[in-house]
Amino acid sequence: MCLTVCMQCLPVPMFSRNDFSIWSVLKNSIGKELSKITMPVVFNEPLSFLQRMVEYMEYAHLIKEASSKEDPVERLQYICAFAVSALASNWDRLGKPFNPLLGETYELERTEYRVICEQVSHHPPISAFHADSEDFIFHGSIHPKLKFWGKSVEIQPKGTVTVELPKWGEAYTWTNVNCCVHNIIVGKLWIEQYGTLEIVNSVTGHKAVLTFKPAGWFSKDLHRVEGFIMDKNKKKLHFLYGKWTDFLRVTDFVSYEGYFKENAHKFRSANDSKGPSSNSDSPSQTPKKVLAKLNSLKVGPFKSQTSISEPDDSGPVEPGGSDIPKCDSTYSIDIPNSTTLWEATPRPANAAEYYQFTLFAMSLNEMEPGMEKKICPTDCRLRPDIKKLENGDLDGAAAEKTRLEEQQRDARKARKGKKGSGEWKPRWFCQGTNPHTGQEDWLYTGGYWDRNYGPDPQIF
Ligand code: CLR
Repeated sequence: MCLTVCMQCLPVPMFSRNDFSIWSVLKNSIGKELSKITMPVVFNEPLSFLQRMVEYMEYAHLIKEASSKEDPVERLQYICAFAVSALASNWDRLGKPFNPLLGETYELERTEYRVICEQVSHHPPISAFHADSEDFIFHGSIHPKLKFWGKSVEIQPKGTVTVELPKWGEAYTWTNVNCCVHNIIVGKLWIEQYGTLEIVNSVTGHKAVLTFKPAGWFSKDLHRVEGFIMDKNKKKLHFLYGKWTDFLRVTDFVSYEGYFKENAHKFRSANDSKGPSSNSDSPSQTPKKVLAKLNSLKVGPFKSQTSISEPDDSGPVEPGGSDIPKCDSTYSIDIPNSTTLWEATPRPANAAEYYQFTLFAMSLNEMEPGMEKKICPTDCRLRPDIKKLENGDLDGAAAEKTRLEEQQRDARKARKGKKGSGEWKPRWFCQGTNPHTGQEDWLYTGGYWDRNYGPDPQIF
C-alpha cells in the first residue's frame, strides 16, 4: 500500500469482482444508453469517462514527432501510430469509468501539452476535449453508443477527432473503431477493437486505411492492425502492421509485396473485419449452452434479480469462436526494411491489483499541492464518489454516486421548470461545424486557462 500519492500505484488495491455477476445488473440495462446504465460501484474504476478519454494522449509525443517530419507521408505514418497508440490503454481494462455529470470538466497539464474536457451533454452522453501544445492541436468529441448483442456489448465511439499541425497547415481527421466487450453473461470479460480506421490529410489528400482485425478462430488475429498509406490517387505507398496493444511498424510497399508473396498464409484471415468475433450472438439466438452455464452461475448479492427464461429459438453454438480470448497471436510478421513507429510502455507489475491501469492512468487523479485551489470547481478530481472508490470505501462511493446523480436529476428538473433560459449551456465548448470535415462538432470556445472560474456551477 502506498502512503503517499505516487505514480506507481493507487492508495489501495481494487476489490475483487469475483463474487459479482455483471449480467445480473446488465440484463436490466438492455437497450439503454451508457449514461443510463447504473451498475454497483464495484464494477467501476476510479476515473471519470473524461479521464478515460484523456488516455488517448498517453503517446502524444508521436504527434510532435509527426510535425517534425518534412515528408507528408512520414507525418501521416506518425499520425497513424498516434491513432493506434491512443487505444492501447484499453487492453484488459474492464472497469466502467464513472459517467461524467453534466458540466463536469477535467484538465491535464503536462510539459508537452495541456488538455481540457467537458461533459457537454448528458442524454445522449457527449464528452468534448481540446488539447493544445507548441506543435499541435488535438480535439474532438465522443458519444459512446451501446448495442447489446446478448453475450457481448458493442460500443461505437461516435464522433470525430482532429489533429491539426499548424506548421504545415494540415488537419487529420478520423473516427475511432468500435469496441466489443465479450462474455458479459458468463466467462472472462475481454475487449476487442475492430473495424476500419481511415485517416485523411485534408491538404495533400494522403490517406491511411487501417484495419483492426477481429480475433478470429483460434485468436489468430487477436489485437492485430494492418493497413496502407496511399497517395491522393490511391496508389499504395507503405504497409503498416502491428497490434493495438503493443506496437506499430511500417515498411515500403515493395518490401511488403515481396514478403507477402512468400508468406501469404500469415495474412489470410478467416474472418473479415466488419464485425466483432462473435456477431452471431443476437439476443434471440442465445445458445443453449450459455443458458445451461448460466443456471449454474454463482451470483452474488443480486441473485434475486436473476431470472432467465429459455428462448424459443436457440441458435448455433459457435465453433471455438470468441468466448475465450485464448492467447495472443504468437506468429510474428517481420518484414524487411521495417521501422518501428510506436511501442507500448509495459504496464506496471502491480497493474492487476489496480484496475489494469497504465502508469499514465494511475497519474490522472493526482493532485499536486495547491492544485485544489487552482483547478475549476467542476474538475472530476474533486468528485467525492471517485475519490472514495480510489480510497477503497465502496459504501461511501456508492452513497456519493447516488447523491450526485439525484442532485443532477433535480437540477435538470429545475431547469425545465424555468421558462426561456432553462436549457443547459456548456461552458467551454459550443456546437459548430468542424471546418476540416464540414460536420457538426463540439468546438472549444477558449478561456479555460485564464482560470477565472468563480464558484458556479456547483455540481458535486
Ligand atoms: C474504447 C475506445 C474508444 C472510446 C471508448 C468509449 C467507451 C468505452 C470504451 C472506449 C472502452 C470500454 C468501456 C467503454 C465504456 C464502457 C466500457 C470503458 C474507451 C467498460 C469496459 C464497461 C463495460 C461494462 C459494460 C459491459 C456495460 O475510442
